[in-house]
Amino acid sequence: MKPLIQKVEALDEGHFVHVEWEDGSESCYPCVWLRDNCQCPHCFLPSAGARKLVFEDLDVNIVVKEVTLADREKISIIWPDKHSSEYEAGWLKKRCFSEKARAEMREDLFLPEHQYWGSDLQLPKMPFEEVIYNDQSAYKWLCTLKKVGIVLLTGAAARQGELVKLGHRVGFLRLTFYGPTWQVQDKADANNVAYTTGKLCFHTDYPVLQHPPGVQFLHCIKQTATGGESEVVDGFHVCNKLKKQNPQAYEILSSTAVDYTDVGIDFCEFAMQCKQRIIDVDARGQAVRINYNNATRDTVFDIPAEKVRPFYAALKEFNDLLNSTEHKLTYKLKPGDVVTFDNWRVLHGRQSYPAGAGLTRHLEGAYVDWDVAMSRLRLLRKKVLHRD
Ligand code: OGA
Ligand code: NM2
Ligand code: ZN
Ligand code: ZN
Repeated sequence: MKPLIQKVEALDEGHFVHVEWEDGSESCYPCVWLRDNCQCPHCFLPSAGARKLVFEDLDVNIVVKEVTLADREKISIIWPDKHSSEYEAGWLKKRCFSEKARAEMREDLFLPEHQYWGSDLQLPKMPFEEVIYNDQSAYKWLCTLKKVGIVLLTGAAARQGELVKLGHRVGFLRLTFYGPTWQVQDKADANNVAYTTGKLCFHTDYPVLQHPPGVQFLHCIKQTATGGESEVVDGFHVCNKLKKQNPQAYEILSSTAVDYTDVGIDFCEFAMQCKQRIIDVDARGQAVRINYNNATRDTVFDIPAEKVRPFYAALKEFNDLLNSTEHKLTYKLKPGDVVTFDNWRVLHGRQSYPAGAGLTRHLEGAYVDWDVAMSRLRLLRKKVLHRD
């Protein structure tokens, strides 16, 4: 179903090109954008899909000299310096500047839609093997991971190495100071509270990194008979609740820079420091990333003394909402389970478990960046849906 053009004309003294489509809809393209995006071999490198034209050579006040409908499938423009450009109808239609067309493109490229959830969530589940070997399943996995924020993969082998396979499936794992993958188990002289038998209150991993890992995998290899239950909560959903319930607390958590620290040795020696707002928001005040780990929140707190108690009060309110029975979901991982979740959105925790003589509980963990996961999602969508 190719779009066809009915009529084309220059408007506003040549500053815009106006297109009427055969279905009656209209689009309006600014000329500076058209010139900037000339697809000729002088201006564009098809093998890289990238612009060759340098910004120095772009006149931001450019107007068209002549615009014509070559056939109903493309338009031609001649510029004042005699340079000429052609634009295909389908290419133009996709790049229409209307609010509706831009929203569709945004949806296509970024899948920004969230499905919020509370304690009533039916954990999305898929067989691990299917995700590894079937493109349709892998696509569905990543779509659900983006939309819901959590997917449980079942039936992996109960031994180390499964996450490396899952990493290859996506592209590559994110290396951190804790190694390419890391072993969550009770360790002597633990360099992280996760490596003890203690309770972990709701947190996102690694807010001490400027760009915290977007996606986390936790693979259960061995589970303790008592304790060690997992907890998850939809951080974005809780942020919306907090904003309604106590806008001032939300404002404090989305504006205060909190110091995080992590110093030690693992993959190599490290001395990490970072400032993060616990709730990162976009221009409209919508939460886009939670950066909260109570364990690595620094004793150093670089804010004026009088702002300290209001901050703690705000954090207490957020923490209480995270823990409300309405919001949190409790489950227990079984050997072979791999929980995959959005580490920017879903906060996770675990119950304490008894320290044993031997090894009583063992998870392997790994991270993937959202850039890498979304790249794989787009490639799989193209393959599965046979789209361009
Ligand atoms: C972690 C973590 C959860 C668990 O290692 O950061 O959250 O169940 N572990 O042990
Ligand atoms: N581990 C599990 O922020 C953190 O320290 C999260 C990271 C040790 C890799 C824990
Ligand atoms: Zn050109
Ligand atoms: Zn964690």
